[in-house]
Amino acid sequence: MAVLEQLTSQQAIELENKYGAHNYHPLPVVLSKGEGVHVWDVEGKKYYDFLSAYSAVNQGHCHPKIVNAMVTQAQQLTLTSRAFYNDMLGKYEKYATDLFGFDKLLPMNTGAEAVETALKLCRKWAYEKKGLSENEAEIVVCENNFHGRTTTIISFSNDPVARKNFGPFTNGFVKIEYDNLTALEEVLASNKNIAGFMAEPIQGEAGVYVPSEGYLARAKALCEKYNVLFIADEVQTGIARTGKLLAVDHENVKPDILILGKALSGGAYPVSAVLANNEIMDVIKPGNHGSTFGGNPVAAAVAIAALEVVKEENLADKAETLGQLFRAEMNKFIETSSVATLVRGKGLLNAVVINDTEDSDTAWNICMRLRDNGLLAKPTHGNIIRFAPPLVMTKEQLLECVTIITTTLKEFEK
Ligand code: IF1
Repeated sequence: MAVLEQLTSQQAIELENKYGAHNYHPLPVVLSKGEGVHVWDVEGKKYYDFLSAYSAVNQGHCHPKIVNAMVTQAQQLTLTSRAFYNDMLGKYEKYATDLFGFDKLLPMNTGAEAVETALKLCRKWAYEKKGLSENEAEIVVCENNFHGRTTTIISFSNDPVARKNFGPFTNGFVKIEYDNLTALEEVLASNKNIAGFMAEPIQGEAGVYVPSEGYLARAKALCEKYNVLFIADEVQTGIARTGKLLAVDHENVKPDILILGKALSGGAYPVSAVLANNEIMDVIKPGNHGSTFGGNPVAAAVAIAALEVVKEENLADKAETLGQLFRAEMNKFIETSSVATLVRGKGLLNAVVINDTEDSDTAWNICMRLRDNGLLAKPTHGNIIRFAPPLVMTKEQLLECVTIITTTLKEFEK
């Protein structure tokens, strides 16, 4: 078979099965094209994308402005490493720090790398500014967190599937219950070695778990009281997904360290970043940290374009309005449904809870039928289906999608 021959879906799946590591269990659909809120499989069937590559494609698939920025820059200069300056990185750093309101940005590529960067930055700050003794710093994290896949990050995960047989792990993390301010204050008051508190403003992998109103603001206030850095992992919730530019904006919270990824590039290219003010970021000196690809000129050009699209197309407002409509319509359906019990979320990051046990395959079967009916979504934790379309959707399209979802769910009514 010639490498560039057009494959059928079955052939493509067989190739991945045979030659690719089995670190995923994808829904059986093979995509070959995307535009806006739609993707197409290799047989030409069109779908609404309700995953958006886990919220990386907020600006829609193959956004022309982002693709154009990428192609134009790729024809000019792709990579210099940070051994030399390039003429795009500074422009991007200025644009992004102005937009998010921080003094400085540290560019990386993937979300996990940015989380690692934030942890290193927090520890170094704790030793050099807060005055903790070397190797004593601890960082508070939340139960059921998801921050990525590196060895250090899975050290503080409590998902057995993500951790089993990958030890030994990294020390220096304390886990508390999410959405529990008493637990946070207890650990901050009793442990003098706490350097930071890292949390997702909404827990994605946990099933789109939205904390109580005021949780983030009060957690930030507690961090200030105990001179501890508040680290917001907005890799998934950031860049307009939840109805504001950042999810912390719902509570007017300014994190000490902000972690971004995914939609920072609109899904065109791996781009992540850590933002902080000078008194924190200045502890990083030449040689302390870096990456061959971090801050490359293609990433910089793509990120500027991706952020401009968010502003020009009012994607935060769209996410807010469409999200309210989605939850209202789903709630109407749920009133009389025996198969769906709950819809929750913020903006266009939502989940529907299916009335079955976590180990049942009902949610998976529903996602298979949604696929047949022209809409792609993925279950999380067995019985929860995440619904996160690109934010460039129209109201008419969203209502059409609600019809697809409710019609499909009706097939599963008991
Ligand atoms: C996978 C979940 C989403 C993230 C937060 C850092 C990262 C992620 C808050 C790391 C990544 C992904 C990765 C993806 C599944 C996925 C996910 F279900 F696991 F939780 F989006 F909801 N912080 N999230 O959500 O970013 O290194 O992947 O660029 O396949 O593991 P990354």
